[in-house]
Amino acid sequence: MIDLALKPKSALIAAVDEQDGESEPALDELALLLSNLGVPVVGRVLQKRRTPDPATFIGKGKAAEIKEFAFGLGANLLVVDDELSPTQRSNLGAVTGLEVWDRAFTIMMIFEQRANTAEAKLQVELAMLRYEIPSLKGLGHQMSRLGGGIGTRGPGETEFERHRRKLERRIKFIEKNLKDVRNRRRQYRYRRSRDGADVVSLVGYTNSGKSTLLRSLSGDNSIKAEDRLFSTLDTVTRRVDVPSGDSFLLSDTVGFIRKLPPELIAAFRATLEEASGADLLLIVADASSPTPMRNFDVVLDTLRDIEADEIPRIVVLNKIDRVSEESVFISAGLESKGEDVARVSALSGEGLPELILRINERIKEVLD
Ligand SMILES: Nc1nc2c(ncn2[C@@H]2O[C@H](COP(=O)(O)OP(=O)(O)O)[C@@H](O)[C@H]2O)c(=O)[nH]1
Ligand SMILES: [Mg+2]
Repeated sequence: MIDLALKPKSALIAAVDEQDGESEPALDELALLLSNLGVPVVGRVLQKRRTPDPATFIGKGKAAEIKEFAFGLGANLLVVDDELSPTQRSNLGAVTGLEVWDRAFTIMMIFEQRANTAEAKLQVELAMLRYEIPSLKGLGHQMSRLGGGIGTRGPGETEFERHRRKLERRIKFIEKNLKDVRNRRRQYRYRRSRDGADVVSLVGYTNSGKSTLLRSLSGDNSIKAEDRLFSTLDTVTRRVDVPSGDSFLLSDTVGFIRKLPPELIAAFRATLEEASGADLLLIVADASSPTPMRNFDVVLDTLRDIEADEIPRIVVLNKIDRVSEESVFISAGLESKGEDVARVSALSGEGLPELILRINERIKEVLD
């Protein structure tokens, strides 16, 4: 993979502005993603057009402008806030002379840096391989065309084919490995439910405060919570005691984000499924985010993807210490959609005793 330490990058970020008011916050988030990789953003480009250009995504004229712009700013990387096809990526690279990433690749790079267990590493590798294969197909095809006339095999093709087959074998190997993990997890969940433990899972947008909440509710201060995106790629479970003497298990896992690459969702299915097996979900939402409702919708979409949208839930509107007044409005908005909302600050502890009681009540309802 690309070694960030060897080649310092500075990025220009670009998006197609569909004029729905979402492009600026989306670019802010992309800049945040890149800063999590230590890549500074030196310029932004918004291209107004209704639909992306199939050949270059932002349009050929705009791509030529970007080349000039990047030269002036000393940027060597172009990051587009969307998913690029292999053709778009290579065309954009050719026109601008820049290295080109898309949003999916950027997110995968962060996952790659954060993965520190064998399982998370395999999951990221699988997502990367699946992401890479289509572009290899494209390249192989181009090379074979360069190689000669109709009916002859290009010199590059066999080499690419061999490489591709190698990657496909590796994919099979990892898939088999992860399938075993998935089965073990399923058996473990089954045992746990047979033993009568109630399981509550934390889900939510990345950086919403899931790990902080687990730390505060369980009292385990060794749990890491950081202002870094995707610092948790594995599942962490702790017991939470209720004053009445009851207790439940609370699980924290990987966070969601807008346009989470499907390759990552597929690869992290075993981890994400931890949520699908829960008795109750806590959807943690950051009340101080510039786009709390939009983020909430992304979380619901992802829950649908992992078939966890029918599980009873409480929306935990977090970080109210930062935005006390606004949080009341956000809470009302969510309640009008039929959500059960609890306003808390995982950091200051405000609202947490009430939340524990509410969780306990809801678990009893669910299990009745
Ligand atoms: N002000 C404030 N910050 C919080 C609160 N909860 C979490 N944070 C901060 O938000 C950042 C992300 O928290 P974390 O628990 O790692 O989020 P996760 O990605 O959802 O697990 C950290 O810097 C936390 O200190 C809160 O209630 N209030
Ligand atoms: Mg976390």
